[in-house]
This record gives sequence, structure tokens and C-alpha cells, in this order.
Amino acid sequence: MAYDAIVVGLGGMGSAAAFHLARRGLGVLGLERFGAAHEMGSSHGRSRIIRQAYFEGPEYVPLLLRAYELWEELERESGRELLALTGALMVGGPEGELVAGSLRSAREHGLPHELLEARQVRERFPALRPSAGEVALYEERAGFLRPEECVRAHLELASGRGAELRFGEPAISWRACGERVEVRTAAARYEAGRLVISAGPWAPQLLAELGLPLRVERRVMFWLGPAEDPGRLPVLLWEPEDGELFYAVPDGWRGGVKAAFHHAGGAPCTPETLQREVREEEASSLRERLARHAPPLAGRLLDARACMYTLTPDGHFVISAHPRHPRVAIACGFSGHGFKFASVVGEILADLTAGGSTRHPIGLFSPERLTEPAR
Ligand code: PYC
Repeated sequence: MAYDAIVVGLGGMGSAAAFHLARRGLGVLGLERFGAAHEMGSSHGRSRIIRQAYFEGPEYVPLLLRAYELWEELERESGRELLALTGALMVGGPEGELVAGSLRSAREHGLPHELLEARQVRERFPALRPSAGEVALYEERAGFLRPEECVRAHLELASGRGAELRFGEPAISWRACGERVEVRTAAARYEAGRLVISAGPWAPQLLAELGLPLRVERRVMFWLGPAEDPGRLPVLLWEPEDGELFYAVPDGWRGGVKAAFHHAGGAPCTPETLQREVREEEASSLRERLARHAPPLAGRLLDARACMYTLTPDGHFVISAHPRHPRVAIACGFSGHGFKFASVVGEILADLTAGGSTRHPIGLFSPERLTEPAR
């Protein structure tokens, strides 16, 4: 059977693309190498941060506003609990990337926020120990998503609208010829009019001919049981002047807080070489950080999971029609901050696939910026 569109990879982005395409009435085939909402890639971890005052650039804000709308819609439609708005506190030096960048986005887009001095942070959140020179931006409409639930919701609703979803069936290769695209798996050869490649850390393999400078790195997410009651805490992002940006999410899993380094380089890997086991000692530098900045969070290790970041050199995503095959849409290189966008990325991929263009501002995400010589 020929399909209107094939989606390769049904993680955060692909599950959303399959849903949006199926919702528009297209005949969709989704191919996923593992099961639904698995933890072998980059769309797991029980919580993923969502925020609007985006330090990575004000260009992201319109997409975030639409992402929120779509997550809320998905929550209603699926009846699943997807979004927890706990607030978020971005702490660091006033001129640092995190605080200055968040403030810029908040001001440019008129987003509600509060700027707090260290003393005000300590008063409001007694568990936290900002140093005298640090400040914080507090954003109430931030919090976290439950990624596995989000993926399941998109898949369930896609399937309810007729999408055929095949699990345990990795795409081995694809090609575009004339009006058709073809995808091969070990079991079959499928044809469709259009193709979406949303393969997460498998993108370097499936998009090798594009020569994108993608780097896949191992990152570890830890869950720590509180050493003492931290009180009510928002999501924390912290850029210490003498260390790497780390985050903590009060996702409550096993009564703990999830925490990890965001920017510290992890071991380069591929999905095949990723060291999935986590040694207890790996938590020590994070625990030291927490002991300095948020002591009640530096408790015993409850759990840990490895995941992969697929990094671009500038940290911005790749979302585009394939430069050489207009029938193919690609999304990759989410650089460790993409999950919150999955709902709107699904919409964009469906726009590109169904109509060849999108109203969303995706100029920042062109693959050509990474492959063409700078002028
Ligand atoms: O996705 O916003 C994010 C994030 C920040 C730190 C790690 N992930």
C-alpha cells in the first residue's frame, strides 16, 4: 500500500508529526525502531522543562507560545496529564547568558516575569543559596512536561485518526525518486508521496549525505531524594560563575528531584555506543553543585538514566524541507532543549509535508547555515 506520508522516528517530534498529519486527513505510516515512548533515545526522563523567557534567543518565543497552546489542546483531547506549571527560576550573574538572555526574551515579547535579587530569592525559596552577586528571573508560566505521556498522547490520537504505526521496525535507508519516496526496513519496502525524518540521535546516519555537523553526546539525568524538605520549588536553571549550567526539576518521581548538567560536555557517542549504565560516582559533581546552591536537594541518589543530546555547533535546531528533496522534511539537532517544542514542531513538519511551507518562523533552523561557507 502507498501512503501519503511516512514518518521515520516516533519520539517527541515524530509522534507529533504523525498526529498532525493524520489530523489533516493524510494516510500516515509511522516507523519506530523501538516501542512507543521508549527510553533509548532523547524523548524520555519523566520530565522535560518548558519555559517561555527563552535565554537561547527571542526568536524561539513565538514558537513556544504556539507550543503551549498545542500542549494544552493535546492534554484536553487525550485526557492525559502532560503539563505541570510549577514556575521556573533562572539564576546567575546579571550579565550571564542565562539571566540576560531570559530577560531579553521576556522584555522583547512582553512576557510576565519578575527579576529578583539574591536576598529576595532566599526569602521566597529558603532552600536556595544564590551568592550576593547573583540575580534571578522568575517566570510563572514555566514548568515541565511529562515526555512519555506526551509521546503516548500524540501516538494514540494519530492512531485514532487512522495512522498506521509500526514499532520495532527501524528504517534502514530511504530515497526520493520523482514523485515518490521509498523507505526500506528489514521487513519491507514502503512508498509514499512524502517523508518526514525525525530520527533524533539516529539523524546523523539517516541524513549522512547532507553532511550536517551534528555531534551526539551522552548526558545523564539524576533523581535525588531530598536531604531535607526543600519546601515548594519551581524548576531551576542555574548558571554558576565558576561552573556549568545545571537544572533541577521538582517532578516528584519517587519523591525526588531530577537534576543534571546541561552544558557540560558529555562523552561523544552514537546510539549504538552510548554507555547506558550509570555509575553511582557519576552523581558526585552534580551533588556537590546542589550542596552549594540548593543544599536540601543534595540527597541520596534514587535513580539515573543516560540520554543523548544531538548537538549543532550553534545550539539551534534543524527544521526544514530537505535541501535536495522537497518531498522530504527533516527535524534534528535539538541540542538538548527541544522537547518542549515537539507539539509545534509536529505542526511545522505537517505544514512542510502537506503544503511545502509553514507560517511559523523557522529561518533560524535552516540546515544550510551549518553547511554553507560563512560569507
Ligand atoms: O529544555 O529547557 C530545557 C532545558 C534546560 C536545561 C536542560 N533542558
